[in-house]
Amino acid sequence: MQAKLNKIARDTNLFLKGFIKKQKKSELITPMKYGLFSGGKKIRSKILIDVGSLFKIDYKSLIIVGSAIECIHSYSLIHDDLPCMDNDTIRRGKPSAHIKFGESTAVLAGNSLLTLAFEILSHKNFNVSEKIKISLIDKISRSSGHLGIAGGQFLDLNYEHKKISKKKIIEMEIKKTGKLFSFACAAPLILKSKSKKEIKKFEEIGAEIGLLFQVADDLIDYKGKLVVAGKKTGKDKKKGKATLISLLGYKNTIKYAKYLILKINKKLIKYGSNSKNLSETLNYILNRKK
Ligand code: GRG
Repeated sequence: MQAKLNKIARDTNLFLKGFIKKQKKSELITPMKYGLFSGGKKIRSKILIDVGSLFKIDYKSLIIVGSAIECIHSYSLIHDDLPCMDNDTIRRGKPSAHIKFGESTAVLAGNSLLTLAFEILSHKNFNVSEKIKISLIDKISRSSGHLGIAGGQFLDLNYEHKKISKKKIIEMEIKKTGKLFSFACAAPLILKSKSKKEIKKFEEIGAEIGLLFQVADDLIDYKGKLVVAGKKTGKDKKKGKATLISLLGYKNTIKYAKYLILKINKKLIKYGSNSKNLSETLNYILNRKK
């Protein structure tokens, strides 16, 4: 698994470095690169490639779409660490972007990474039809905005120190984290011009994978160590975050995560042994330590 992730990270970083190199220089390039290349598992790209392999999508196109996803993901991490959000000083074992470059630069580098995602997907060298490009940009925009990552982050902050129901916590985690995974799962079907119904099915699988990922992230915060996780742990309790652990307890949350894996795997049965990679990634997500 780690070798596969390393290869995807290498290929994605190579594409992104080449893409940025072809642009005119600016002062924001250094903090943008810091956000993009200071580590990162590239797990969303791995999910995209696993789903892509179910539909025989060419690897190059997946790396391009994955690069756009990683731009938005890196942007969300930079902004998530800001003092006005989660106020975290360490990310991926290094100083957070605003600690290294200052707050205003971190905000602007984050914004520039968001728009870079759209530049990548609309670029003339991305060899897919205009219709598919628009469809990808439409879907990734909706995943990122007020009904997706940004909206989920709003709820996450708003729910602090409040008693929140299981249903509402799940809805918040699906928006904050699940929506980008939904896009990663839907993108291969968009590239293959599949029906709206089929795309929706994979968006739902993506939302469940994203929820699993967020639950695993909460478990790391609860039990993990800074040196391994690359970020401070034990923060959720201190900040009064509404998580499934705060509601159900540690053991029941692990049970819930295992139930999610079973539920997702059941939906993948019809793809037979082709879905082996995706199932492996699900187990990796739950068992990871960072
Ligand atoms: C991105 C549109 C947009 C808005 C920003 C700040 C914010 C609004 C949203 C925060 C979203 C967020 C950070 C959710 C948590 C998701 C999560 C568990 C991130 C950790 O992802 P990993 O472990 O990170 O994949 P690496 O370091 O491996 O890349």
